[in-house]
Amino acid sequence: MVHEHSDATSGETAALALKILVAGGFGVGKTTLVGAVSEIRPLRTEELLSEAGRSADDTGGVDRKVTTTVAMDFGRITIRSGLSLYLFGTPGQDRFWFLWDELAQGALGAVVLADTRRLEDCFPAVDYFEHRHIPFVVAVNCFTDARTYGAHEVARALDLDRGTPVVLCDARDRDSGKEVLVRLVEYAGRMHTARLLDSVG
Ligand SMILES: Nc1nc2c(ncn2[C@@H]2O[C@H](COP(=O)(O)OP(=O)(O)OP(=O)(O)O)[C@@H](O)[C@H]2O)c(=O)[nH]1
Ligand SMILES: [Mg+2]
Repeated sequence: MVHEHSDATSGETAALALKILVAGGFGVGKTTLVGAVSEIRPLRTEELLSEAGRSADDTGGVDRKVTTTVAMDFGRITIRSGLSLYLFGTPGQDRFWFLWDELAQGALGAVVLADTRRLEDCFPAVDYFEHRHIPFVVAVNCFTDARTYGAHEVARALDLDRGTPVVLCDARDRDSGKEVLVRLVEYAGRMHTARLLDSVG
C-alpha cells in the first residue's frame, strides 16, 4: 500500500505512506514494538489468552503473558518529513496464518522479530517473506534474561540470504524501534530499486 498526496497548487512536498509488516513468533514483542513507536494510539486486537486460545496456545517460554493478538496491530510513524509508515503487526500464533496474505498485500517490507531463546519460532515468518520476495530485516528483541548473540550468529542460525540485515533492538524503546524501521526502509528501497533495474535492463 503506497499513498501519495501532493498539493500542486500550494507546492507542498508530497507525502508518502508505506506499509510495513511486523511479524515473528508468539509473544516476541510485535504488539509492544508497534505500540512503542506509533504516534497515534495503536489499534490493538488483544484477547485474553485463556479465552482466545483455550488449550491451543503454547505459552511455554513466554512469561506472564495474559493476552494475544487475534487479528492485527496497527500504528503509524513519521520517519522523516514527507515519509510515514503504516505498521501492521501480525498475530503470532499458527492458528491465525490465514490472515497473513491479506496483511501482506502491498507491503514494502517486513520486520521479523526474534527472541534468541526461541529462535525457531521466527522460521515460518522468515520463510514466508523469502518465498514471496518481500524484503525483511530480522530484529532481535533483546529480552533482559536472554543470552546476547551477535547479528552474525543470528544470521547464520537462521540461514538468512546474504545481505539480509539483522538488528539488535529493544521492542519497548521508541528510538530502538525506529532504528529498526529506518534500516528496513533503506534495505527495502535498495532491493526494490535493484529489481526495477533488473527488469528494465
Ligand atoms: N523484558 C522484556 N519484555 C518484553 C519485551 N518486549 C515485550 N516484552 C513483554 O513480552 C510480552 C509479549 O509482548 P507482546 O508485544 O504482546 O508480544 P506479541 O509478539 O505481540 O505477542 P502475540 O501477539 O501473542 O504473538 C509482554 O508481556 C511484553 O511486556 C522486551 O523487549 N523485554
Ligand atoms: Mg501481539
